[in-house]
Amino acid sequence: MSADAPTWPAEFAERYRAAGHWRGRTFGRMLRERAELHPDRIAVVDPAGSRRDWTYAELDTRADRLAAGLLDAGIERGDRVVVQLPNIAEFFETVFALFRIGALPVFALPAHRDTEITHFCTIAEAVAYVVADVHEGYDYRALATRVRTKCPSLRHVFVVQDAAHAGDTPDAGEHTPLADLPRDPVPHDEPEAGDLAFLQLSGGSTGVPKLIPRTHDDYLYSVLASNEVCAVDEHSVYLVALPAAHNFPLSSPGSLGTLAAGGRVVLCPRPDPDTAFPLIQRERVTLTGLVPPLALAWTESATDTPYDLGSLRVLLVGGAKFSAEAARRVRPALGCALQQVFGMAEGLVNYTRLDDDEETVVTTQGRPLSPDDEIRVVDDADRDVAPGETGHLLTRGPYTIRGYWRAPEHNARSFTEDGFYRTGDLVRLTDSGHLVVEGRSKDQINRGGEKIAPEEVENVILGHHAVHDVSVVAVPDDYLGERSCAYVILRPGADLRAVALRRFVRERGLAAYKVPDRVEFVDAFPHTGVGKVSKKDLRATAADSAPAAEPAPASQAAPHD
Ligand code: AMP
Ligand code: DBH
Repeated sequence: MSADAPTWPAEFAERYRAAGHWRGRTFGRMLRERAELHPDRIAVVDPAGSRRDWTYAELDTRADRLAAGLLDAGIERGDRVVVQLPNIAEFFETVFALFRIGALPVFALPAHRDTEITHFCTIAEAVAYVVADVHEGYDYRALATRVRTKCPSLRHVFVVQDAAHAGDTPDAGEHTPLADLPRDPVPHDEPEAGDLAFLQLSGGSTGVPKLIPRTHDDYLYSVLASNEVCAVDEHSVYLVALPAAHNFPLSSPGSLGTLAAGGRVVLCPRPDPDTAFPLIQRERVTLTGLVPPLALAWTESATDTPYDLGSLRVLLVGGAKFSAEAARRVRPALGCALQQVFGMAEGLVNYTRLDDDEETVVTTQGRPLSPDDEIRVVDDADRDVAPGETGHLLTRGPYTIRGYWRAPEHNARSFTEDGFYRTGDLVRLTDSGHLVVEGRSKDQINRGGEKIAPEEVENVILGHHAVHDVSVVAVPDDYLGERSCAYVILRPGADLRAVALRRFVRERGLAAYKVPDRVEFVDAFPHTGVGKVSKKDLRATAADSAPAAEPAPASQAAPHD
């Protein structure tokens, strides 16, 4: 690996190889081996428009041919290419073509706009940017034109052109339709398993995304180990409901896990039940992954759906804390097992296991994927807390990065000297070795010195029968520093006043200072690119609309109705 990305010290690399975690295989080889083993089996189903089923042989050949075209256009091994595609088959063609060349996809999400894309292109010094033409009413070609003027490194914009927009090329000459690249084979070197495979994005819910350098060896290990934990095999049919490029649906065990096992990947254009349920019935989907707000929507819709969801074996829920209340509803509503997954694009992934008891599955966020994942739970001074106490989660292991891409100052803060990644999550370890996420250090509300974990208040509010979902955030306050604001989505037809909700929280026995200072009823939450509730945006909204602060001493500051 280059100086751009800190890597594992030699003794760790040796240990991970000796343990059989790093197997010296690239993603390009993995696909080739699968295509040789069962060329005619379906790899990818893209149901949008005129349905396309690609076999393993077809995906393999397409990746090779596109690799030739990209090489011809001057894309070289080690070059960064920002890929911003919706859930369409070309996502896999493009990504595997780049893997074959050894060029590094930078995985942007369809929801990203000028600021994020310009940021990724600039810090990655990307030479190319791959977009769809128009998707969900948004013209990515126009976005690409604007980004190009700001990023001198960007030599190419490649467009996956839909037949519907073939005649309409507002930026013809500036953008190259992906399909127009020549497809004659060009001899080239393949990357090595220790090389970087791509740059994944971090954050989004609490800060500016940073680039995460992942190698073939480390990522393929996390994918194959996830397959074991989620029982993914050649009979598995995985529905990509979340944005395909996000780390969760890509690797936990996700589309790459499914392809590595010889299963079938079905692309879902949108994650809502109306789109997903008919696809589950038709394609006999066996597993999928969702963020908590979607899992809530699915469990509610499943109770009276006309679609047969009987093929579904496992629903993975992660990305943000899934409340025990909501988790309990999954099996009865969807008739499938729940696996909670607490992961991060930086590496560490925790799963509840399929043979964990029901209480563990609904009340914990799982335990580490690998026996070589090292976990520490520490206080503010990096001292281990007593067993079972809540603290900051630090981790190190065979698929957790040792540093972000080109970010030395940030790395000094985000990693300990001995290479542990500071996840920023507040967790506690149960006796069984499972982790319970208690919040995020940055989410914590400090109300005049009294600390509030929003999750705790959210769980109480979720217990109210009129509440569909809730998100509690900090609002800046001249006097206390911060106050709390609860954004609440009510169930359809429900009626609830702020006064009654506050009373409910108080009556549940929560400390008065934890009773939300403000309650706002909303129809929806702002979301990050992958569909998590964006606390960052909620905090900004709350701050903008904050009523003038009324001074009150911390001990008496709880609202009295
Ligand atoms: P990202 O930085 O976008 O990769 O998001 C990773 C972060 O999402 C983690 O560090 C956690 O804060 C949060 N996260 C992921 N899964 C869960 C989960 N199951 N429960 C609580 N938080 C989660
Ligand atoms: O939130 C995440 O980043 C995440 C969640 C579940 C993740 O990266 C993963 C599983 O791999």
